[in-house]
Amino acid sequence: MRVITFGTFDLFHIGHLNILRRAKELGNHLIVGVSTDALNFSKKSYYPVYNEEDRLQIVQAIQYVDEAFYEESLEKKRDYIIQHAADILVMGDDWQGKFDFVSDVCKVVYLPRTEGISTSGLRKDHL
Ligand code: C2G
Repeated sequence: MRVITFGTFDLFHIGHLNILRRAKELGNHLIVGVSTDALNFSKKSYYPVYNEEDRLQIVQAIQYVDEAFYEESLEKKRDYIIQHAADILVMGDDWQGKFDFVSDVCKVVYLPRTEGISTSGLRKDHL
């Protein structure tokens, strides 16, 4: 089974590692779409702390990850899923229901987030 997931993975932390491990456990090939700096800016009106090249390299180096690519638009999810022949889309449950519109091309699974840690919390702590 080919599993795909998406995220910014800024200030890479244990919540990110947990979701990648659990996503990989659902199949045998894990593909990760790493949101570009521009996509983040368009969603949140600020840039990630780590730039997209660094975030992509960090995600690629994780042992559970088989391939990683840049996610340039949230609306292209269906195209990315088809291009990568993914069987399962995994997202954290902060996105519960948001990607059900691709359930005609793959299975959609939302996993519970790791409690107590987030990139936005880390950003605030270090201001
Ligand atoms: N996550 C988690 N537990 C945390 C923090 C994050 O399980 N404590 C999960 C999120 O649910 C998400 C993944 O880790 O599935 C990446 O999180 P972010 O980098 O915050 O991703 P986000 O900015 O939500 O980007 O196309 C979707 C977007 O690219 C998702």
